[in-house]
Amino acid sequence: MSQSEYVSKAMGAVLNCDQAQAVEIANQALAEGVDPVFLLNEGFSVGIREMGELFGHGEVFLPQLILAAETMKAATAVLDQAIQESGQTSAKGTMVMATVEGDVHDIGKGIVISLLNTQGIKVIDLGRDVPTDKIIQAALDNNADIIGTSALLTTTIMAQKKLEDELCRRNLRSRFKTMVGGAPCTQRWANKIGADAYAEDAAEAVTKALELLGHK
Ligand code: B1M
Repeated sequence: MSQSEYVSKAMGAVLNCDQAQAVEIANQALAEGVDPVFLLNEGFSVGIREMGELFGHGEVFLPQLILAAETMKAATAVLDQAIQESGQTSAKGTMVMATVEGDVHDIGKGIVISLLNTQGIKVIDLGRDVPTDKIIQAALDNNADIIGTSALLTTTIMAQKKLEDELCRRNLRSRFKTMVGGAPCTQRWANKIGADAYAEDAAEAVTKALELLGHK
């Protein structure tokens, strides 16, 4: 099968909420040497975003969105293993990463973490729906260099501002670098709230994290 056929089958598996097919496509693609990051970005991720569009227009409903997300997660688990096996491990820095409070979207965060790990950045994943206090405490406990937050809802991105404000209030702002991401975030938003970096996708998150750590 060609690379573009894998891409369209990956999209189709997510849109059809077909978990078994998604896992099979991921495994087959890996066996044929398809780049797992490429397949995630161009295939599975496009499929889940397309599902989001359909959901936004009322053409599919929440149960289908949940099934599509589970399909995406099953494929991501297979591809993540391959991504980790291909990566290096020497530690360049530590990052604490969380999906902000009130937000359960963690697929994109998972992809970002997967790529950061391959570049020698140790990531402490705090999970999703994580309160600001817990994020700050984890950053202190783990002596983190960077705090990364993911937010997918136009309401929950406010928690990224809360983090900045709280770091300032506790005189900790200069102790950590901060990075924000997630669909509603922009460079403008990062500038507005005073975050050190914004990344649009996982590849850019790696570039920005390495820059923040002083490894260009
Ligand atoms: Co929800 N959801 N969802 N959802 N969901 C969106 C975000 C939405 C845009 C869909 C829509 O209506 N079109 C909409 C938000 C609208 C808005 O805020 N204005 C929405 C809604 C409304 C909701 C609910 C409120 C629905 C409901 O209950 N009625 C509810 C909210 C729950 C909550 O969080 N409190 C909800 C629930 C869910 C599911 C549970 C079903 C599921 C999430 C499952 C999971 O993640 N475990 C889900 C999904 C799957 C989506 C969409 C379809 C896909 C998100 C995704 O995984 N994208 C989404 C539509 C969309 O995004 N277009 C949608 C693929 C992923 C690879 O991309 O997450 O953007 P992304 O991550 C990218 C970049 O953003 C970046 O790199 C990643 C990899 O390239 N990035 C970072 C992300 N984090 C980063 C951090 C960084 C750097 C880069 O540094 C720290």
